Amino acid sequence: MSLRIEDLPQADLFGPGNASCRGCGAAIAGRQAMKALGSRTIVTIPASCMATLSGSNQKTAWQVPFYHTLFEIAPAVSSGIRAGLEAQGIKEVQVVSWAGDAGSADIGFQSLSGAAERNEDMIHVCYDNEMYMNTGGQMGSQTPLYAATSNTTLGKPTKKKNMLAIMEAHGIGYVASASIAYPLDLISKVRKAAAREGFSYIHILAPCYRGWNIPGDQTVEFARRAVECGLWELFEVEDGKRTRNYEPSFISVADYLLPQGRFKHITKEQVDSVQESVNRHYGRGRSEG
Ligand SMILES: Cc1ncc(C[n+]2csc(CCOP(=O)(O)OP(=O)(O)O)c2C)c(N)n1
Repeated sequence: MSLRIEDLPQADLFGPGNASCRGCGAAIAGRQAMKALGSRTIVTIPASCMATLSGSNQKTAWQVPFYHTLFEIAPAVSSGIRAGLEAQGIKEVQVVSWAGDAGSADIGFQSLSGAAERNEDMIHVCYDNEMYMNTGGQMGSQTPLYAATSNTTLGKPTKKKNMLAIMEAHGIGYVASASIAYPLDLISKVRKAAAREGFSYIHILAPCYRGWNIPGDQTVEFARRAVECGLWELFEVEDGKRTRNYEPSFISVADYLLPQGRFKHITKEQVDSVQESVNRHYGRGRSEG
């Protein structure tokens, strides 16, 4: 039976009192994921907004042990924690590295790839705001084509790197995409990852209102539009079997892109080319969407 909102625990193991901006997608993702992970969880977080907004020492927003790591090494630190737990015979603890898109796909990629290749018993969550937000909104490999950032002010000329495909190519047991606008899907996926042994990778679209230049109360709405227009597909790959978890309604990509300040310079031809790439991906005709 599929998960229902009333089945979720009331307690928030991440959240109250954190120092995030309003509508912060990363914080919403953290709150949702902790509904699945529960109290026997250890979280490692590299340099990022999430590390900063979590607080420190006695004042952390995590109600579980959390460890702030160097930027490049959260999955390596998680691997070490898992080894330490094993050495002490401690079982049934979830070990989670929780990193931004730069901490996962760019500067943190080597330790992520290494931990996946070793099939460490852990979950890596990438919360993706498509920019390096903690340092002022620079571009990275997860920034989409044409998006303006603080160092691609006229729009990024290259495409978003397909991290889900890269992680799938590691041959790990579980890879999934999620969006903060679909909490039950997100929580089910984290639960599934937690129930498995070995390495799982979950990539969550988690908009940032500052970087995306949208109203602060619209982050969930844009996380929804990204899915509904088909640019962010919700799927999972479990032991090599790929399942699409949601059929989008195919709103036009213009409805997703044009209201965002980071795309304010985008041309009609560019919007059309993005629409065509979505149509191709879903095998839809040229006139659709
Ligand atoms: C080796 C290293 N390089 C650069 C930095 C500076 N730095 C800290 S956080 C950050 C950006 C993090 O971006 P992301 O992982 O996407 O998370 P976000 O800030 O967007 O939440 C950078 C470049 C650092 N701390 N260490």
